[in-house]
Amino acid sequence: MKMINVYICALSVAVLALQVQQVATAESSTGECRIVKVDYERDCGEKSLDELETLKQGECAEIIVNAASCWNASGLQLEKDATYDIKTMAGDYWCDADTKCGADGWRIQDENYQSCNPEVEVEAATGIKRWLFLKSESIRRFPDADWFELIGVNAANDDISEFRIAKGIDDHQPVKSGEFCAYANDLSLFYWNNSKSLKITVRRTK
Ligand SMILES: [Ca+2]
Repeated sequence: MKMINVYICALSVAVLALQVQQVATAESSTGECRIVKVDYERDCGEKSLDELETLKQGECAEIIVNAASCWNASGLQLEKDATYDIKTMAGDYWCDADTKCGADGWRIQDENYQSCNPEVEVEAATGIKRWLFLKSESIRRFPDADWFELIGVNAANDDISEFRIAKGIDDHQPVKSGEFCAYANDLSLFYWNNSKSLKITVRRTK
């Protein structure tokens, strides 16, 4: 299933190229963390561990996670036996088509939808549309997480583990060493209508 996701997501690359340029000029540094140069087109885990940056205890990295990128390959290694806090920024949002949400995503049961487009009002889906969304939940890349919830990835080649980040997590301890990547939880075929990005920080605490 993961490899199928990789191939399908690759179809979104052309759409993504323009958005990446926009990200590069729209974001600024948090100041205290070193900025990681994310590869928005490469698959997660392709680099060997010795090609990846690491964090010493107390150091942190700032990563821009683009909603339209399938992997947001950070080039940063999460090391086995280390511990990390992963944080998002209050008020940050990204867009699933016109639906606006934060790192904790959105749910079909939500009542107060917000729109990314001031000219388009987003309302809760009803009827067949609601049924389709509910039926599609089981084939999201991370079925148990909400739509557009921030998901973390730890990958070394095809050995991939994924975990929920949402608004942030403390004391994350990787079972194995691998590249850290992240994505907005979505259907593999529907990254083309995603936009905006979230700024996150990864800090090694132990
Ligand atoms: Ca989408």
